[in-house]
Amino acid sequence: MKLNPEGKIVILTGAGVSRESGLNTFRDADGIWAQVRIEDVATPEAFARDPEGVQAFYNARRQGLRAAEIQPNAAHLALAELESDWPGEVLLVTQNIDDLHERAGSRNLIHMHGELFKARCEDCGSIHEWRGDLEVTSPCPACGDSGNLRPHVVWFGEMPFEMDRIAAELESCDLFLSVGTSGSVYPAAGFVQEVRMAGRGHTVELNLEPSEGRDLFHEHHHGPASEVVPDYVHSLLEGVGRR
Ligand code: BV8
Repeated sequence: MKLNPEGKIVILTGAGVSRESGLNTFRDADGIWAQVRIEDVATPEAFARDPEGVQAFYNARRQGLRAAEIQPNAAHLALAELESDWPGEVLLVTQNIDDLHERAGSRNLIHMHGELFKARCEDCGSIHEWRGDLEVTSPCPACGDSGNLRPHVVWFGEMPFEMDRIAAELESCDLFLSVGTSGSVYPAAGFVQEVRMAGRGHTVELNLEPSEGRDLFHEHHHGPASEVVPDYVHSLLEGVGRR
């Protein structure tokens, strides 16, 4: 596909991009929501009702993400290569709370659902790097209060981060890539529709299998992210003589 070299690219990623790095997705048969219920661990109500249980859920995921064998895969690396070698702007919006895009080298990055390695104090609003276990009794490094530190992630019923900036980028992009997401959680699942309504961007789905929003995309490449993402990125860069 020929794209103007100055074209703006917006990428949305979901759990599928990290699957081959060894992190579970949410809705696959072995996914996270097959083991625990959203209502028990990923809502503000769950945290108010059972803070220890919710902290334990995220502590286990934080421990898993720290494991040495969890590394960026070829899809993360290809998206970072696209950002560094594409002449125009490349914005990566991820639904994922892992740090694999950063570790692969992506910099122009929005974690719309927050970050597993960060904690937020509900008392003073401060946000802190947090790679260890977070307990109900953990004191806030800024204000010292205990009992109000939570994972800095967006739960169901909470507003994702940087939505105004994302909306402006979707409206003005020339290419929208959706990578490794089932298209089942809003507002992220509605991004392709926002691009289509703006009438400008070419929309491409790169996913293991057709997503719920499949029919909204102009173009589809189905297969493992570690294969279809590098292939697509390299075709883009070859098209502008950067490869
Ligand atoms: C909000 C962080 C409003 C925490 C997450 C109807 C319409 C619109 C909205 C709603 C609605 N009904 C309910 C809602 C609200 C709700 C929602 O969408 N619910 C769904 C279930 C219907 N949305 C919200 O609550 C959002 N907030 O609407 O706020 C508001 C307004 C004003 C003021 C205040 C509030 C907040 C949603 C964010 C929730 N947090 N995560 C954590 O991680 O623990 S969501 C969670 O699921 C993930 O972050 C991810 O974003 C999301 C989607 O999952 P995916 O990433 O797509 O993963 P999934 O497993 O589903 O799919 C994986 C895909 O990869 C599959 O397609 C698979 O085939 C593919 N794959 C697998 N292996 C590979 C692969 N692809 C390539 N290669 C492979 N190897």
